Amino acid sequence: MNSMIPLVNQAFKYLDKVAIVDEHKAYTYAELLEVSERIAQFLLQKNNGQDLKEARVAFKAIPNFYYAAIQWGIWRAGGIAVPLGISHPIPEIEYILSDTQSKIVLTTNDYQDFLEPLNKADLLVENIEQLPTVSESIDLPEVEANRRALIIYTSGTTSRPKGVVTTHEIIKAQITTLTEAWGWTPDDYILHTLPLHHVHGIINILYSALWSGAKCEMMPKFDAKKVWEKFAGGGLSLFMAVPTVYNRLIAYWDNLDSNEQQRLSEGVKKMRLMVSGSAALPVSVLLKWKEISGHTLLERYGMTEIGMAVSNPLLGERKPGFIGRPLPGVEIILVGENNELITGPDDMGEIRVKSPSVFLEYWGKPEITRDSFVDGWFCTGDIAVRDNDGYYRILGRNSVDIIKSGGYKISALEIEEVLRKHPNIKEAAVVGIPNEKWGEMVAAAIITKPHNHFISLESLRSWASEYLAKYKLPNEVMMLDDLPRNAMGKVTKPALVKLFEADE
Ligand code: MCA
Ligand code: AMP
Repeated sequence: MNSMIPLVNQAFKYLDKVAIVDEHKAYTYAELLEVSERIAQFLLQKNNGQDLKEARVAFKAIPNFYYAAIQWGIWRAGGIAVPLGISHPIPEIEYILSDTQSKIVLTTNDYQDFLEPLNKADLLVENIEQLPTVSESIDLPEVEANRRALIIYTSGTTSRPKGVVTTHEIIKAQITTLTEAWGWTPDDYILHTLPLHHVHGIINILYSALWSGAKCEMMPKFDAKKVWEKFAGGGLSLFMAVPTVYNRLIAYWDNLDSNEQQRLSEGVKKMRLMVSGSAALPVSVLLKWKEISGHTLLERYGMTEIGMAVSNPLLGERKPGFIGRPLPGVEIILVGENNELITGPDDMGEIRVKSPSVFLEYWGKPEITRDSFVDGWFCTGDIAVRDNDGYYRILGRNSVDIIKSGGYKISALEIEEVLRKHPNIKEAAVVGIPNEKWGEMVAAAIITKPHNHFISLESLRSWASEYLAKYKLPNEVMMLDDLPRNAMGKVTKPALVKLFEADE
């Protein structure tokens, strides 16, 4: 039986082909359809045989076959899939569950114990590796393409993350613009090493592969040695990652003897495309990677709310330091501080986007959704210039409260809110400080109570790890008598960044 869900429907074209390879085995598209149908049947049964009709179903799974099967199972039962980060502690998960009003969390053996404390009367934790056999089969509902499909949580200028909602149709637009621009075919074979609670890992890698009838090998966690061995082993055609990952791969390669370096470089040269995104790719990394691998990394630009919008070309000039030109179907304008349209080369403005790939809404936040659009254009908050050839270059962001570290978007406000709960912290201000390896690193300035109370970085990280994922923990802490402030008493974050830089 075919499906009206575009991505699921594609799979019927490739039934016997391998879809996913994980640490256990290789699974075909037919197996993905079969297991996801079983999960859908289970969800329908729990819902008295009824279509889930956009009920939110959260799930936590290691990046492997089950991750994909769960996500498709939720869709095929008519629900909205809410992926949870595997590194997120319980309070971050509880926030997402409550924000989405999820009544059920699907998981696997790996996280059953971890999630058990959440298993209560109003929230069921179900392990899909131990599903009961469904006695009677229920017809899968007809899920129209304009139904809500996915909620991805993104940090931003509000203290708590916002849920970005996309429909099946929007997801299809996000996928197809990429698969066409980057020439995906059923012969492609990609290695997946990124987290699966963000667009980069979900849309650009997993879904693009599944849409194309290609093969996606999922590695549960990035490991430079294992990735290099996969490159050297041959067969892979594609790789996509954040700049920090390329940095790590370079550092690993640099430490090898020349025979080993040559062996690994020979393998990687055979691939057809390597992509970088989610954060600015330093030109030094691009040049070094070219030297090692023969590949000029294709840098592209996107955002959770818009999918991918701008990309260097598959064929043609990839300009170092530039994110490229708008992808097909994507309209971009630059708007200056006084809301004027920027037309001249080298004048800077905020990137605003219109495209079928733009999200539907922030979950449960109609006002914030409305305020993030001006005349139908989504305002990204990223500041850029456009050169005479129409290539864009990112210069920065219009918010000091957004930090990009290791490709993750982190809200300074979210961390500050957590730090203020510490019994010995009176005030806290968090900034991102430039860092070669991570892009930016989280740094916290605190005023302690009682005055002169000492809090070490180690103890602060250990305390905060109960509330925040590892990648959000401060990497530097500075104790101050007062925070730098302007005449209005507001903390001046650029001055704080300078203080941290002077301290290094
Ligand atoms: C981890 N560590 C850090 C950070 N993260 N230190 C500083 N800053 C960080 N951000 C430290 C840990 O505390 C630990 O230290 C050590 O590094 C290893 O931690 P681990 O958790 O194992 O990290 P990792 O696995 O090595 O992570 C590095 C990584 C990861 C693979 C680059 O950050 C990653 O997967 N980033 C990708 C994020 C992503 O997909 N973003 C896309 C969103 P110790 O050993 O001392 O404890 S953006 C998006 O989707 C848009 C649409 C787009 O454009 O793509
Ligand atoms: P997120 O919302 O987590 O998906 O992160 C999106 C943000 O990542 C964008 O708004 C940009 O600030 C940043 N970003 C993505 N790709 C690039 C890139 N190639 N260069 C610079 N910044 C980027």
